[in-house]
Amino acid sequence: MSRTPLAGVEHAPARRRAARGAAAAALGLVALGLTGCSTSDIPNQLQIPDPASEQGERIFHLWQGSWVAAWAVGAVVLGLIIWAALAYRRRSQDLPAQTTYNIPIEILYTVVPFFMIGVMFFFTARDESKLVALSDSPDHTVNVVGFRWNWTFNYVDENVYDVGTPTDVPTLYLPEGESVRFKLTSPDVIHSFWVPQFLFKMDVIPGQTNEFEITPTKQGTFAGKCAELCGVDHSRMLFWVKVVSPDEYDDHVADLKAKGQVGLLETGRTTESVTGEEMGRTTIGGDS
Ligand SMILES: [Cu+2]
Repeated sequence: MSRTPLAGVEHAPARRRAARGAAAAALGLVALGLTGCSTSDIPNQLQIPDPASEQGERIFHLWQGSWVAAWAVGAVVLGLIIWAALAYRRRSQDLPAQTTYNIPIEILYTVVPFFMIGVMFFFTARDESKLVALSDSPDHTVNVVGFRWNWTFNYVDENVYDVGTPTDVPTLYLPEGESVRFKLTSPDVIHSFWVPQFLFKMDVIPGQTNEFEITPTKQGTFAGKCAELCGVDHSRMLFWVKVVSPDEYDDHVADLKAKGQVGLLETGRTTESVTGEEMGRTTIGGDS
């Protein structure tokens, strides 16, 4: 049977068209399922780690709000598309009424996106200003030195330090419920201090001290890493963060003192020759 595709669509029985629509919808649902979204994480977490700090809670709510707004906008847009496709589907061979310059609609679709951006900007700016605000007297100050290729943690008030290498991953101790000011410095290149469960990261820039404050709210051990591609051993700039009770924190400070790690280190430990040997490979470049 030879017929044009257009004629075929036009004369297809409504029932067959409905069946085709249902099949397409089912296929869409299967495709969505195959993307691997686990429903247990949605809608509570939305693929963001459980916040372990006061500031993280704020970021978490911003994240949730952004998703709600995105889904709401998506639903309206999808609804309008489906409505337009159904309400204005082809019913005859006649050309539909041709209209141009619908001024109210053009004003609407200029104003509405501006409004949406304004809302996003408002909440982002509001939260950001609170997240980077510094208090007058934080409970603790930690100078974090990002260096090639690990981290030094200087507990400024306690006058003790800890330093790691890629093969000897250091642990930063923090007391639960007490505010900590981080002062980020680097003797070499730009790194980024990132503890995913704090939902926050900040660049560590040579010649500039970046600061932020965190109040940890959950005891536990959290992974930390460098989030700025800083060179050959970037991926090995790992550390742990242990949020403990204030008493355990004091014990750790005493331990560091007992080990003789007193004072503050402005740089890190030279690690390139050591790690190159330990990793059984030739170290590339390096000037430290
Ligand atoms: Cu780095």
